Amino acid sequence: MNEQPQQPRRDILKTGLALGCVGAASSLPFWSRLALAQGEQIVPFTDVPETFAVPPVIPGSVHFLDTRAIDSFYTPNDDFYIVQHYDQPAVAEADYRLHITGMIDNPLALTLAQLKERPKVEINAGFECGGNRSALFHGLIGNARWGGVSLRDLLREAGTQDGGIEVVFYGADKGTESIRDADAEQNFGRSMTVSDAMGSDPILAYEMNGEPLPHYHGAPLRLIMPGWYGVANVKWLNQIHVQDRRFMGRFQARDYVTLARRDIGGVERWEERSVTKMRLKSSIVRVTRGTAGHTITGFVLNDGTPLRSVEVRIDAGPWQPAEIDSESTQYSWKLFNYAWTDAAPGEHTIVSRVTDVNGQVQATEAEMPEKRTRWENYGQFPRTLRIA
Ligand SMILES: Nc1nc2c(c(=O)[nH]1)N[C@H]1C(S)=C(S)[C@@H](COP(=O)(O)O)O[C@H]1N2
Ligand SMILES: [Mo]
Repeated sequence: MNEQPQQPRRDILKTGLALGCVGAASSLPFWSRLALAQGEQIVPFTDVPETFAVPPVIPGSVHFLDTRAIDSFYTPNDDFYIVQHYDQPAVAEADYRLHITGMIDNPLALTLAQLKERPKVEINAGFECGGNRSALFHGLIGNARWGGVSLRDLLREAGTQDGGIEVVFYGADKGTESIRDADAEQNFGRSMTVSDAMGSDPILAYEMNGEPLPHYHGAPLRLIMPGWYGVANVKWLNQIHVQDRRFMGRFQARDYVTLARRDIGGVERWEERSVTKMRLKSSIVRVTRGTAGHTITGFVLNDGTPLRSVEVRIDAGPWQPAEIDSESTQYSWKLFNYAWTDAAPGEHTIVSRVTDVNGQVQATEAEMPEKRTRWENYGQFPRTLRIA
């Protein structure tokens, strides 16, 4: 699963559809099977309430994807989920500066044009909100190709000093936060260790799917931490600060904190852990009925660890291997298909699970270590449907 230049998808799509008229579905490239073939229909899930609908993008609010309708490797920019906790600041490009400050040798204040003069890197990264959940059918999710500059290169240019342990990323959006009875206006902020920030993959993105980064997704610049939950990807980024202490801002240390039971040196304790790298997860998103039978489609997200398998189980049957989209790259989402050729009429429960090369298996909710709070929902997600 290497990072490869993408072929123009529109051209391939035409070829794929043309082939669809003559060839068997399974001989077609994976992505061409995502778009519904002629006569192919989505079989409704019975776990989705009839009233469930995905609202259009509305300024200031949250948007999520209708996962039943995922039909492309890259999520279109105008349908990519949107989450923010304060406002959606309009940052004028003309006055924009990215400030790099703190324990560095060369403080920087870069315009967007200066950032764009540096070598451009592109990476596929899919991610979900750490608060993504089954009630939304995991719609706080998307996959895009991001273009920008290497974070590591910029930090090297700035020259991080010995003793700096944490890199903090601030956005232009702000709100009031309280500790007990004291209020203070603060900008959205997130942090990570210097070694995480100096990894080869993180980028400061000014492009999304080949277009300028859209306003709602953090224009003019955002952080992309491949393999991490969405909250790490600070939008409207205007300051990066290196410091010698831990950053304790709300979205790092108080919110987006998972409360889970863990063995701490032989003692079972409840532990607070900040939402950082994505946990191994898969979910079925749709079932279609075509001429060759039914097809189950889903996605996988994780921290970039290579996968061993994705499997699907129908009712109490055996786990059956699914096919993973060969277009997937290390940090993209991985869509999968399973040809359900012998679907019997009636009610069914279907579920997927993913296993990585280290043998880590996606567990059921019931098997998961006790976990409170809404964050990091990565248990198996059974779906129900009725075959006519
Ligand atoms: N500046 C800023 N960046 C932010 C946020 C925010 O509230 N402010 N929300 C974070 C969260 S919680 C998520 S899930 C992702 C969502 O990114 P998207 O809206 O582009 O999908 O942005 C992250 N970056
Ligand atoms: Mo989020």
